[in-house]
Amino acid sequence: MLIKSDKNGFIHPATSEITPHAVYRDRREILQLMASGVAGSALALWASRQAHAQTPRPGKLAPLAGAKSQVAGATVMEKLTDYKDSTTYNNFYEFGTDKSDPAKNAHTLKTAPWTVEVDGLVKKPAKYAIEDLLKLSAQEERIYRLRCVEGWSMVIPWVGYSLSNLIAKVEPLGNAKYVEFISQADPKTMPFVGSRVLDWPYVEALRMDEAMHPLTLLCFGMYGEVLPNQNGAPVRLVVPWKYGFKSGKSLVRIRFTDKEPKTAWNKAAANEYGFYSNVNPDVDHPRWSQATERRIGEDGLFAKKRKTLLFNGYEAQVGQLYAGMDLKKNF
Ligand SMILES: Nc1nc2c(c(=O)[nH]1)N[C@H]1C(S)=C(S)[C@@H](COP(=O)(O)O)O[C@H]1N2
Ligand SMILES: [Mo]
Repeated sequence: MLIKSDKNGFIHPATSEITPHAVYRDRREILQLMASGVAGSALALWASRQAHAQTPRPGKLAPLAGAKSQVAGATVMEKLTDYKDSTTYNNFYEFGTDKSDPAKNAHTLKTAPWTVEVDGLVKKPAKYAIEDLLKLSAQEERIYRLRCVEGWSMVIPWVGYSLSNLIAKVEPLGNAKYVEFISQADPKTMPFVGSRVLDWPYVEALRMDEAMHPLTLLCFGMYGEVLPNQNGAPVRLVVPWKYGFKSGKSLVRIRFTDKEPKTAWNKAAANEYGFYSNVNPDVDHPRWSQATERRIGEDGLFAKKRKTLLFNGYEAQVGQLYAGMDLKKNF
């Protein structure tokens, strides 16, 4: 196997190792190249790569295309996590606490009709039907790492747009300092809502400047299709520089407040899950180290662990948000 690894230890597959999802990404690039009239040799390259594909791209859910994002840091040059892995190894406690539970149980989630209420300290509160929310801004594809606090990570091509587009529409008041993200909590369609692991609904929150940051994605799809239920359909957040639990799934309400909201995991164990939850190799979880991580799909006897990067590798983009803050205290 021919593998190149860069200075951060990230592995880049050789052409013969290109996965179906890389093929999928190439196809998007080809479409863009065709639009700009320079397809020829690239098309030949794409065809040769596709010949190596072992399995087809997902193709089971409705397509949701997005132009490649222009936001700095939104594309990571790493092998994408296989669709099969990122849709069967999930955290979505409303559907069970086992990684395999959401894929088995989330078919009961009813994603239509769906509305998202945006309220609190804003000039123009609104209730958005999911169809209108989807169309509020152009969809972009962004390849982000998702790093779970439990020590594993994935690389996923998300589709959505910067949350800042929605924030601009509702016009926050001057005293709005935080944004709270509230997930659906319907015991009829979510079998573990009511279990005592967490206080339902699942709530997460960001400081206003974090919510406004262009990397913060209001996400409707992945791998060019709408989100599978187990990944947070029909709309979730993806905050790539924070541990995965900050990225609430199946959102029904977004609320602007003047006080730091009480978040679900912080309420469950404040000493383990701080409000900021920035990915930080130097701040361990009280029960385990955060210095390294396991990339899903690279398991096995010889899979080496990867070094965890400060802010999950997005330091250049988001480091300034925390200038002067003690990140060991504000973990
Ligand atoms: N509503 C809700 N959102 C949630 C969770 C959850 O249990 N409920 N789990 C979080 C955690 S811990 C992680 S790591 C990510 C996992 O996202 P993924 O399954 O799409 O990889 O979702 C986050 N969002
Ligand atoms: Mo997580």
